[in-house]
Formats: sequence, structure tokens, C-alpha cells
Amino acid sequence: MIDELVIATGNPHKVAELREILSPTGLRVRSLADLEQQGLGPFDEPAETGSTFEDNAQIKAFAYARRTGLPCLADDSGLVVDALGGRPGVISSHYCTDGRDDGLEREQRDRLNNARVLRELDGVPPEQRTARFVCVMVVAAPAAQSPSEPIIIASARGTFEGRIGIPPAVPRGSHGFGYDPIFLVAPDFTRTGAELAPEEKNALSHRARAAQALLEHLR
Ligand code: ITT
Repeated sequence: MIDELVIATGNPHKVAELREILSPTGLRVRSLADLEQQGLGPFDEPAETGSTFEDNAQIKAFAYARRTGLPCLADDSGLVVDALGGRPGVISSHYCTDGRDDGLEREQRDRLNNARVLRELDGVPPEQRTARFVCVMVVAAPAAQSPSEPIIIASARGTFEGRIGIPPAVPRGSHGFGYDPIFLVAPDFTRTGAELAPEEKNALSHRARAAQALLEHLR
């Protein structure tokens, strides 16, 4: 069992959620920003070139484990909308630019991503607007014999079911990030992800479910 873990993500919202979710474990948890403050950075974000959440989570976990020499937890997550054939999927964070990183600020990107999903679902009735967040987590660590070749210690997947709301009722809510303001949480579809208190989202979310499964493996 490992006793420390680096949360290897450039997304500050994910860091906050994962810190909270991992707090009961007693693991020493540090973010990339913490390591940078200790003079161990900077850490370039690896290109997410995989075609599945699994591929991208592994790409990130391996890149950061190599770079830091420490056990690293990376996740790849995104929104899967059934009526859009599974899009935005692995390009969720840059859907508004078809997956390209055009240097937009995170908040601006989130707004444009949401607008694109709503536009593409225009005219689709509520029961056909089913969607889910998916999260795949991978913990990788440098191998004892060959530190430049990381190995996977554990991996897990979690999902969070809902529907995409219809404007002007969405976007709404002030918590969370990304697609939360347009995502109506199952089973009653009355609140968006951005209307859940952080503790509530952290008990239900795809990231929480993946993390719980991952902790079972780590134990
Ligand atoms: P890292 O790669 O550095 O971890 P990222 O934000 O780019 O950060 P992903 O590649 O995993 O992360 O993309 C995930 C995107 O999916 C994220 O930017 C949101 O648009 C969306 N997303 C994931 N989890 C979400 C959540 O809990 N609520 C709302 N949107 C979410």
C-alpha cells in the first residue's frame, strides 16, 4: 500500500474534489501546484492523444509519474450524451474547438462547450436527452527496478447519470464546473450538478465512484 499520492491534474476543481474524497484515507495527498511550490515543477500538461478515457488517464498518470518520480493519480473524465452519439466524450474539455487547445480560459471554454451541447440538442425531447459523466482513474508509480518506466498500481471507472436540461431553464447553479450547469441529476432531474452542494456532489459523482473503487483496489 502506498502512503502518498500526487493528484496529477491541471484542473483546480478536480484537485479540490479529490482532496475531499481522499481525505478519509490518511494518504499524504499533494497537488502539482504543491510540488511546484516546493520547487519541483514546472509540469507541462501531456497531450491527451488517446481515443478512450482509459488511454488518456494512463497517458497522464505515466507522464506525471515519470516527471515527479512519485505515485500519481490521474483521471480522464467527460460528458457522454446519448443523442450525440457519445460526444463530447474524450474531447469534453475542448468541445467548443473540436478538441483543439486554442488557449481559451477555462471559464470561457466551459461556457462555449455548454452552448454547443445545448445547440446540438435543440428540439430533442427531455427523455432523449440522457447523458452521463464518466471518470476513469489510474494510479501509476515509477517501477522500483526502472523508475523511468511507470507501472499501473490501480485503475477504476465511475459514472454519474443524468439528462441535459432545456434552455432557458438551464444553465443554472453556481457550484461545480464544466457541464454541471446544464446537467440535470438523475433520478429526479430537478437539480443541476451546479446546484448540488460540494459535499453532495462528492458523494454521488463519477469521480467519487471511481475514487471509491480505486481505494478498494489500493487497500
Ligand atoms: P486535466 O486533464 O488536467 O485533469 P481537464 O479539465 O482537461 O484537466 P479532462 O481532460 O479529464 O480534464 O476533461 C474533463 C472535462 O469534462 C472537463 O474540462 C469538463 O468539461 C468535463 N467534466 C468532467 N468532470 C466534470 C464534472 O464533475 N462536472 C462538470 N463537467 C465535468
